[in-house]
Amino acid sequence: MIYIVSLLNDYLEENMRQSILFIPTLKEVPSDAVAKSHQLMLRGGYIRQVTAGVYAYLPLAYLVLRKAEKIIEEEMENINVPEMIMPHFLPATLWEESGRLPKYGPEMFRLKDRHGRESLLGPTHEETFTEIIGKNIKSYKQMPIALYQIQTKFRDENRPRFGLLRGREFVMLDGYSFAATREQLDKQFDDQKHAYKKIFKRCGVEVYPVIANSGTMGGKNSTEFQAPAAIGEDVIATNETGTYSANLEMARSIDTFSPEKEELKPLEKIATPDCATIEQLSEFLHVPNTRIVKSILYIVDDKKVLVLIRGDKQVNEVKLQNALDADSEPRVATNEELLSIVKATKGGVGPVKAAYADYIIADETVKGLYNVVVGANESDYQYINANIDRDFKVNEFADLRTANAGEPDPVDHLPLKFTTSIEVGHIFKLGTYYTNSMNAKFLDQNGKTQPIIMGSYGIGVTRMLSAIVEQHSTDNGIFWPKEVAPFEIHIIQMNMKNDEQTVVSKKLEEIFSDKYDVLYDDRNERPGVKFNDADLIGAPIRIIVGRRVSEQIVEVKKSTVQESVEMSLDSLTEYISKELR
Ligand code: 9G3
Repeated sequence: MIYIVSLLNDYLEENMRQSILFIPTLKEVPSDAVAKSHQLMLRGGYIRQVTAGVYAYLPLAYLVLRKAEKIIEEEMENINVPEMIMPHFLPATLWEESGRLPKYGPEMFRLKDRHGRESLLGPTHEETFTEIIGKNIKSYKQMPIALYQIQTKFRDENRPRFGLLRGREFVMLDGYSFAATREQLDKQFDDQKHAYKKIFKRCGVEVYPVIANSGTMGGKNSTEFQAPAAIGEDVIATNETGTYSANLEMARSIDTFSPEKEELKPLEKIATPDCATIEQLSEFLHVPNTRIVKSILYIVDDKKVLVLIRGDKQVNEVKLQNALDADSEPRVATNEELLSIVKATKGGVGPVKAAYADYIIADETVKGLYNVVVGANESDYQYINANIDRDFKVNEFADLRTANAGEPDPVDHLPLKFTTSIEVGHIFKLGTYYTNSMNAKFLDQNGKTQPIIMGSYGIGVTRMLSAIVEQHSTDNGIFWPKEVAPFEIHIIQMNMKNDEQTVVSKKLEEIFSDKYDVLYDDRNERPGVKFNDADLIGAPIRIIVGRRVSEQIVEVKKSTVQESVEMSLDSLTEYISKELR
């Protein structure tokens, strides 16, 4: 009789049995996978590469992706931001209108339609939302408003790598806000920031919201959400109280060196043969590197910019580009350029009589120095006792230096700690770049025509899945946070020929499947195989139905601990509801 009941149950239950799920686990790690999350998602049968940077999401990954998207949808609904979706296939004319087409050359997937019309696959959607939404807003009464999509993006990365961390086709949450005033944008930005923190918390990703570079179109300030992970390509600087966190590109630190006041000494030109580095120069002249001012010639937007910085600091080129408000990234002049422009090698470049320089910008550490060593604009010659204003001019002082670990943060003056991390989100106060260039205007309450004020917000959803695995795994298994785990309860039957174990396994499946996502491993596999696969599937709770089931005892194992505990069947329900709800 019991057997017929369990057959009936089979028929009635639409549960996932592991024997029908497609989970092609691998014993070996493919050699080209170096990131832990990439290895685990390949070994666990979550993803398969179709071509470089392009992946198939097999059932396990798809279940996780759908749960993450559901969390996003719930949190966007909580801040009254409706979901929509834009086409993937876009006319290039939109990007001509915004002026961005030439900027993103090789990274943009371009194609022609049958009539030869220039088209592209969307890498992001500022233009599309400005066109389709922005241009349909005519009055301040229609704002503030924001919309979002969860959509596949296409970017022809030069070096796709680390599995879903840097792909050429990936899922992004991207949202855009439209406002009549800065105050409305500030509120929208804060709402999004708050919602993002909740999304990451529910998805189980530890993130730091950090001060980030906005780039040329990104408006003035932006916040990145950085997930600490060894494989991360970014570095963030944080202090131990959490009152300061910034992408290293933007991080500031207090300069602890304070030069004493000195009498100005006479400028003197010195031969300094074979001093190619600051250290060699410092040794040769018996001066500390804080008395040497490095002069580096940069080519920025086709201009010759001489950058000065104290000998113990390094130039931060993101800060330099922002200080110069330059369109293109600054690049250091080549040796050939130096020989033709300065008629000196790298070590000989300096600010004294540097008529070739279109602009001289100095890091703040140069201000207040006396009697410094600078290149003489002649190979193997330096000036000593050079002084600002008397011997050379500086057009502008700015913070151009890269912060160093241990230096005091600018808020609480606590030592900066560096962490490698993965950028999983980025939110921008865009301003009016797109609405000006694409003419999306509105009538304000005074009847005056104004450009709409925009914000843009994004999460790399498939990248986030990898970040979750990077933060919740060991080399032999994943322990998914419960809200995104592909299954919450994994029932593993030790002996498929043992009817008693079969009856209890199916009973447990039936009991728990209406409240939880249950996976029953009903395969005819050895226990070792089942356990290794279970480690890769990473369900928060594992119930092992084995020999002691005749005494109403099963084993329960949490994915975050090694050992399992024996438990009577009737205490399971309470234990599980405590663990999972
Ligand atoms: C492109 C290509 C690659 C790009 C972009 C455009 C990055 C581009 C920045 C953003 C800004 C925000 C909305 C969601 C949050 C991020 N790579 N960015 O604009 F054409 Cl090929 O995407 N967009």
